[in-house]
Amino acid sequence: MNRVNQNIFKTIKSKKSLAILIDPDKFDPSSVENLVTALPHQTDFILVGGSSVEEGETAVCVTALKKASQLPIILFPGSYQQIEPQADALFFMSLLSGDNPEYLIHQQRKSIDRILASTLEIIPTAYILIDGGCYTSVEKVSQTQGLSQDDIKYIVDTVMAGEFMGKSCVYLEAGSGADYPVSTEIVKAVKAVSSMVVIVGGGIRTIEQQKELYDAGADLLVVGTAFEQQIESL
Ligand code: 1GP
Repeated sequence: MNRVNQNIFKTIKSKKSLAILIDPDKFDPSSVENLVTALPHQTDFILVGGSSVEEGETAVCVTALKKASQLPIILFPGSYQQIEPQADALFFMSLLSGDNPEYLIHQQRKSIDRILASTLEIIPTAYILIDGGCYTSVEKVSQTQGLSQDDIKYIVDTVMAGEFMGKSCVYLEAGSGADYPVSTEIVKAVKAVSSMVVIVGGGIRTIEQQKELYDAGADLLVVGTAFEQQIESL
């Protein structure tokens, strides 16, 4: 069975989309109905994942979300233990901005048994960490640094290395809770040469930022912290 880039990838590719990121580590199943009700009306996907998630937390989170919402769930795992068969798809990521073999290939190899035991759609994704003005959990966990936003050529060359390795998406990541998102200049520069689907996340807090990033060429935007803060304030 070919499970790479099926329906969910085709939907992402077909229009500008918004995903809300839910971290299983911070998820409370008893308030899932409130969470789903609070999702922005234009939400297309729910992403589930985090940097420090304990075994079993992803299953609890996906089970509750599946009961409460019809939206497709895409896994955005920080480790192979977060691969949960009840989800719909998986961003199968390699952290190409750093040189830690654990996140370039080892976690990916460890994930294969779980993936083969599921029917998850696989979306091959180049994951590029870019400096968002503060030290983020992904830097801590991966022990790699974000690329400087000033070195656009280095970023674009890294993105294109991912494309020529066969990835179909690039995730330009400023890190959860970043002070500022990946710049529109970077998104434009990537879009000018890459034919991959461009995902942008980290530090996106306002509708204006979303509009600017879409206008620059982003296909899918990911919002986590701003949604968590909105839920907390309710
Ligand atoms: C993190 O890109 C996502 O991996 C979302 O970031 O939490 O800053 O929205 P925020």
